[in-house]
Amino acid sequence: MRHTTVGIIGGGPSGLLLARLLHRAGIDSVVLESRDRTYVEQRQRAGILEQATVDALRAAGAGERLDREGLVHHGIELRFDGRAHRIDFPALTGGRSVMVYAQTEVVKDLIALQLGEGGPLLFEAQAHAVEGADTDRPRVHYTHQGREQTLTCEYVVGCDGFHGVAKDALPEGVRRSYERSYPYSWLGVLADVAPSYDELIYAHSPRGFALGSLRSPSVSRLYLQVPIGTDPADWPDERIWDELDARFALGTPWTLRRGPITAKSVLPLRSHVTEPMRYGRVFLAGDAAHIVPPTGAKGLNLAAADVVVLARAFAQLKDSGSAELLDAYSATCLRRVWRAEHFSYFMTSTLHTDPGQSPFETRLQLSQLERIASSGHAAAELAENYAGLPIGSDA
Ligand code: RFL
Ligand code: PHB
Repeated sequence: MRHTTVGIIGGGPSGLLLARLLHRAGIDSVVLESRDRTYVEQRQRAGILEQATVDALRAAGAGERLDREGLVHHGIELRFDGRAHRIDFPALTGGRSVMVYAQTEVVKDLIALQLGEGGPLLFEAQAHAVEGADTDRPRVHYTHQGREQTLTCEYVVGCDGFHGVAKDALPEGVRRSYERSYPYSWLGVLADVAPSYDELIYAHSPRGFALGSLRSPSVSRLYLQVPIGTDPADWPDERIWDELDARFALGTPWTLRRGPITAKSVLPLRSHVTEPMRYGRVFLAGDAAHIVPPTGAKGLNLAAADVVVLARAFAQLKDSGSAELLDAYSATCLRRVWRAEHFSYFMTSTLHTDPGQSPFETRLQLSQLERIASSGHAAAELAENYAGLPIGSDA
């Protein structure tokens, strides 16, 4: 039987960042990750980091490659009705911007640091259950290298994503779930071609939503709204490029550079919140507690914000014996979570075409986009939400 101060289930961005922040605060932890290292490092997901997330990664010691290779973006482009409108983040938010640096790279950097100088990070260690959440010795039962093991802890943090087991530690009478699914999915592709745009493009079109993003100056990341149940095999490369062309089209000539597509996948869009984010000595962080549709680029950033709040709370407990921040954890995080839930819902429902949508509803979407394009106040509301607030300022 192993013992640690903080048992962390899940070695995704939230679990790894938490382990790093705790290590820096002199608090020991063990991370249990069900997958192998290669799988975790290759999993294609988010790409946009808020300033607060960049700051947290630097504080965790993971800023070096990020500062060298990350691309600072000062805005995004909205396309609708054949027009393009730029949202200028620094001008609208008093100087804030975002960074393009892929989640795969964040995860690689954190894993290398943790294996180099941190506490144990066990791959292929699958947690089955958390026991004793309401005792002072919660336990995690897991399988590692074919053997059943138990980790006893002072505290357990579930960073085990949407399908994890940690949230089962919340008794039924305590746990509340809020959720919404959307009547469409995204087809995401990676292409070995330099992006044809300097900033991300979010496009509303009569054919559905499209997003132009990137992973580096030579790799494009693109998304198309597609029907639920879409098989990526039904989307040969030419069909994808033709559809992107049609959805990004402007009244003036514009060319989307094409290149070899190296990965294709379909992802569902969903909103979900589990409350509270703590029960006894078990805490939930990141996707284990909340999911947002990716349209607002908030998933990874919310996960980082949770663990920054939690690491500060554990440091306070260690340094002063006060559990004040720990006791406030769930309420502190949920304020930011619900703001991001609303923003992600707003971006999703304003930019996508619901299959059952009436022409009246389409006109409402276009009116809302027109409002953002013509009113500094409306644009600032979008920019503030997208660029994000410092962690703690919303507490
Ligand atoms: P993660 O990244 O899901 O990590 C959870 C980790 O826990 C492990 N795990 C377990 N380990 C041990 N025992 C168990 N029983 C376990 N059960 C699970 C898993 O293997 C995994 O390594 O959650 P975390 O750390 O909270 O990070 C959150 C972010 O990953 C997430 O919010 C974003 O990536 C969301 N997201 C996207 N966000 C964006 O902003 N833009 C995107 O383009 C974008 N694409 C995505 C996404 C999420 C996706 N998922 C979860 C379906 C694409 C996908 C496919
Ligand atoms: C991405 O680059 O994967 C990405 C960027 C912005 C989003 C969603 C995904 O809103």
